[in-house]
Amino acid sequence: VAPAPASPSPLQQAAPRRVPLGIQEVDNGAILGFSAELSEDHPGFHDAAYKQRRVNICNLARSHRIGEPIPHISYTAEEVAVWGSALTRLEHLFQQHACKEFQRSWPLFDLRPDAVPQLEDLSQVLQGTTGFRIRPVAGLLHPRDFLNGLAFRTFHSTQYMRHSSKPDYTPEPDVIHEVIGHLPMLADPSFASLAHAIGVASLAADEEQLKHLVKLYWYTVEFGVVREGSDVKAFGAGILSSYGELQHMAAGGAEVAPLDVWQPLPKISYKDGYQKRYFALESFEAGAVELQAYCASLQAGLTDEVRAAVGLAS
Ligand code: TIH
Ligand code: FE2
Repeated sequence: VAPAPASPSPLQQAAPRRVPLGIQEVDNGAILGFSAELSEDHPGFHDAAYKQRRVNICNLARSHRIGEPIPHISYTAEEVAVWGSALTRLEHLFQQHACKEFQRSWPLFDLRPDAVPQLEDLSQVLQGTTGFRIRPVAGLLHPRDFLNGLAFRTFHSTQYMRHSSKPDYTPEPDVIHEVIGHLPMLADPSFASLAHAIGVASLAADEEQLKHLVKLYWYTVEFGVVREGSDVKAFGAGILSSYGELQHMAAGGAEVAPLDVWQPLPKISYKDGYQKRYFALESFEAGAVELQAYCASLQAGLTDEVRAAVGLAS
């Protein structure tokens, strides 16, 4: 899933913020959007069966409790067809346009076009590689909650399928985006430690710092690209899960600018379609060092209790 833009209300600012010390204390109930209530411009808005399906799957996520297995979903033939066609067509582009870390992790999940994989099984694989686990969520979380989850090596993930009429691009997170886009990167140890660092930084961030951290997350984890020799390769999940966006990137359809983690970044939007500008890491290793340095600058404010809770040395 991807975090929504931060929009602090005066109330939130007035109340003292309680820093969670475990994943149980991270709220996954407050959904900001992209849940079961579809807006008028959603491709499934006039599809009653699709809407009911979203309600059912979102309700399962709402009733999930940490420690229980993630609910099994029996995907319909239509959903399997959307999954299978996305997987098959994306896979053709990965060899040329996905970064090497993504390609290295890809076989671990053994994704097949004839069945939508179950989050519970994928979570087990992930736990065996980087210790990350999946927690089902009904839709878009508040960005603080979403990023806080990463501090406890927990990735909040939707389970519903995008509408079959728009398989190549959707502005919302869905199971294709989570599984194909995010999980292979989260199975990479250096990417996983970066995601963890962003999560820990979010525990320390005030509202202003959080806004910048959300943008850093967006322009790396969601839409980041990385230089490999003279090529530009995708590592952001929003590129890797969308046939349309990946082609757009591969065709040079957007500007590519170097990422400077200390400089202001453009506003993020779910509404403007394909990205107009991608931010590139010079190399994955060099980019990770800079992002870790930014995160460390925020982490300095954490108490020993919080540091211990997220596995940092005090
Ligand atoms: N646009 C992506 C896709 O079609 O797979 C989904 C999202 C990426 C980032 C936020 S939602
Ligand atoms: Fe995402």
